[in-house]
Amino acid sequence: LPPSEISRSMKSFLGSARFTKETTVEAIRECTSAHLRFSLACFPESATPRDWWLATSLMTRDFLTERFLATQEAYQKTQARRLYYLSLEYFLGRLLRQNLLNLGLWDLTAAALKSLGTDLEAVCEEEGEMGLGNGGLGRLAACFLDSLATLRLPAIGYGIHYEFGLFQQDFAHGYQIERPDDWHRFGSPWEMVHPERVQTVHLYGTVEHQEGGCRWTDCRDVLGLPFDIPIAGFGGNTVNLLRLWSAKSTREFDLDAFNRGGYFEAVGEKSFCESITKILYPNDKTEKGKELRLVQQYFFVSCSLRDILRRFEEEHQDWNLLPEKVVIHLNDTHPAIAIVELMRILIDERRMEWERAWDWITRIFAYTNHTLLPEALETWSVSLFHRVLPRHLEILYEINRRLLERVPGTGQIPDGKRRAISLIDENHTKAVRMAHLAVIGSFSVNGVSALHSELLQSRLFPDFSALFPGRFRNVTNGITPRVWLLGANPLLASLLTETLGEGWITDLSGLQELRKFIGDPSFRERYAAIKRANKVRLSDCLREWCGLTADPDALFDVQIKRIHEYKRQHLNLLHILWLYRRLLENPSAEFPPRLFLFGGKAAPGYDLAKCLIKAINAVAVRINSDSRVYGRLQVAFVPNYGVTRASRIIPAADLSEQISTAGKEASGTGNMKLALNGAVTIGTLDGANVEIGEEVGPENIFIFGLTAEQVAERVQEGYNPWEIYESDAELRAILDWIGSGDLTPGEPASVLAPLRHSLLEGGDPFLVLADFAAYLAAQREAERAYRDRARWLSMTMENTASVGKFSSDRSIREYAEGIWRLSSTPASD
Ligand code: B1H
Repeated sequence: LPPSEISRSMKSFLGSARFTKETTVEAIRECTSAHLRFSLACFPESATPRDWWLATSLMTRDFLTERFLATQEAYQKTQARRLYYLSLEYFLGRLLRQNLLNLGLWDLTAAALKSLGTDLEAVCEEEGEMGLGNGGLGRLAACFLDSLATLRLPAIGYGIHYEFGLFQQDFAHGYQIERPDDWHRFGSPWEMVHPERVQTVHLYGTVEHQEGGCRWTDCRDVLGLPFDIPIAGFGGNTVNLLRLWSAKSTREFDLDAFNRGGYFEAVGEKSFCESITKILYPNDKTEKGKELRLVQQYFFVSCSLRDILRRFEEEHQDWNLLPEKVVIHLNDTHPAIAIVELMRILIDERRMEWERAWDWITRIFAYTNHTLLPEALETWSVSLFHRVLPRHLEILYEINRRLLERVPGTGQIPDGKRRAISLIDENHTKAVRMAHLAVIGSFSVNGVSALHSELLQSRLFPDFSALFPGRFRNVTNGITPRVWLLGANPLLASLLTETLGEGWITDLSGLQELRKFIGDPSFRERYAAIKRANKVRLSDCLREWCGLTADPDALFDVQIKRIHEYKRQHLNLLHILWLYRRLLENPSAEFPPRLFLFGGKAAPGYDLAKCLIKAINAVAVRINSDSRVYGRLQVAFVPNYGVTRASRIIPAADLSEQISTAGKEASGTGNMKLALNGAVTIGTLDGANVEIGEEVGPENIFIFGLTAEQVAERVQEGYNPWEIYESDAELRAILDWIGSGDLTPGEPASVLAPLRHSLLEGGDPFLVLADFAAYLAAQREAERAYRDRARWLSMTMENTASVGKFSSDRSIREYAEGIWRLSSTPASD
């Protein structure tokens, strides 16, 4: 280009990134082209699809940045009370599509790219996903960020900038293989690094008590470098901040050590520091005693608290306003060390009196519990805690002393009660109970579904619930309709908008209006055609993902979630084998053709979960290649299930498997996504299934199995799976088949034996066999309903129309009004 052209281009580059209602295709094209040229040094003719993705993302980021600045200005001007959401996980997925949809720039950008000879859909496919989460908990945090921004609430998310996110899953001979998720190798267009906001974190060391207080010395120091990700609300008014910390060494290179001849020592400190944020722990529920995990938690909490206090002091003159202006939410116990860290800052650094400091703490923190599973309740051995955070252990002991003193009638109350309440578990090796810390340090404790919140009080925290009766509450989880309907199911989204207007996007309860159309033949036809089109689209994906040629007319039966015994993928598998045997025995049996779809990762160290994956894959190979059931039965395990693949699968699902042992799944959120997209649930009375059932009505859901209470009773009575094995010949044959080696030809006969073993000798801890008969009956019910095409279509439409309650906007409103006391603070246009 001649210089005059370059300067013209540059000018429009800088001038076009104004986000207004009048933003034009022209402006978007200019801005994208300018990024291609000036940010990527690339000619349009030779640009790769990835270049286009980057240029389009950078263009989008310019618009986000402008709204971001306007938003932050509004928060500062109004000195808004702010929410700080602390979470070790944010499972964001891909961002380009979602950002364009939320900014309202999707159509303009599609047109702009088209005029540049490029297809926006294809460009979006270039993006890798931000998999900084394991499953439901991390995805919930991502949905909450979307709703916070959409509701224009002053909030900042804090977390860790993991260099490696959740591992990539492959299958080799049906076994799960994990590959590192090197998502950040070439950087990300969504983030901005802010070296001027770096924080220093202290670890290890010793504590010295002196006259004027105490000193924590001889620490190892680590730097926290923030990476900022803009989070756009729907409509584009508000763009909030997600700040993720990356650990860096305070000294890049130890020159002394190097001069002494020690190259490895010279870089040793650097590699220790950088290991802190190297990788997301892939365990989803269990992570016991890993020093690096405690260091991760403390590192991000410490950086975040310093950042929170800095921002507060920049905005407010009066330190006493802190508990008025700051509310900190703990996403499970993972960041609960924040309670002790803030206490330490207040008493050691700010020299506040203990009582006053603790009063502030219990006005600032709120805590969400996400699980009752005992193996997921975090504890830290006292010796490890002492080594990593010596001063924090002292403070914790003092908090505990005062807690136990506070217990009414201390002295007379039985020792057992004190032991039950204590922050220190003395039953085995002494350990710090993070959940107890979170409960006593917070003004609000909530569970994530009605059932879970009730069990939280009755089973997990009965003593605390008696001690602090007003503290406990429920906030049922939700999902953002912007991602799980507008983004994932564009066909259904358009039909809804055409029928009801755009209101549903920010008020999902408006979907109730759909009921009027359930009897309307032309609406029914269009709804049915959309489901069918989504099934065709998924079938194309399945060819690419697992080489399967799926029949779009089959019943798509999906179970997509982390692999876990309590989620009972094996119950599903037992039913598949039952069905297979039936079809072989009686080829004329009347079953609708079915495709069973699985997706989900197993924690790398969870052997039984990995065995389950192998078993499902082995059964898939057997069934899919058996010509006797061709056209009637198919099984597929989608590898590398995550947010991206979920958004292809969910709109195409017919039946949603939500079959956890009652009392074990805190809420579930996949259940909500599937119901919203018109899948009918087959499920237990567990987590949010209970509330989904209430919303859609018993005639539009297939509920089966033991209730949470009955499960507890059966276990209490001494549940014995062998009795079921002995009395049910069909089930016995299936279990023996799994154990026989027949399903894994060419491999040792014992490959799947652990599965059978866990269900029998292992005592069947999740009562799979106890629920088997009821599950079969519910499956036959579902088939009957599916064969009546008109009835089924009504059921799926009823599901879409009825689940508006499960919008994360509703959840966030409940948090904002009932817990955080936040008010909507729009930015000026
Ligand atoms: C949930 C977790 C979890 N509950 C520990 N707990 C982790 C625990 O890495 N870790 O150590 C990671 C995750 N995740 C899920 O939260 C529940 O099982 C779901 O039922 C619930 O829907 C979801 C969101 O509330």
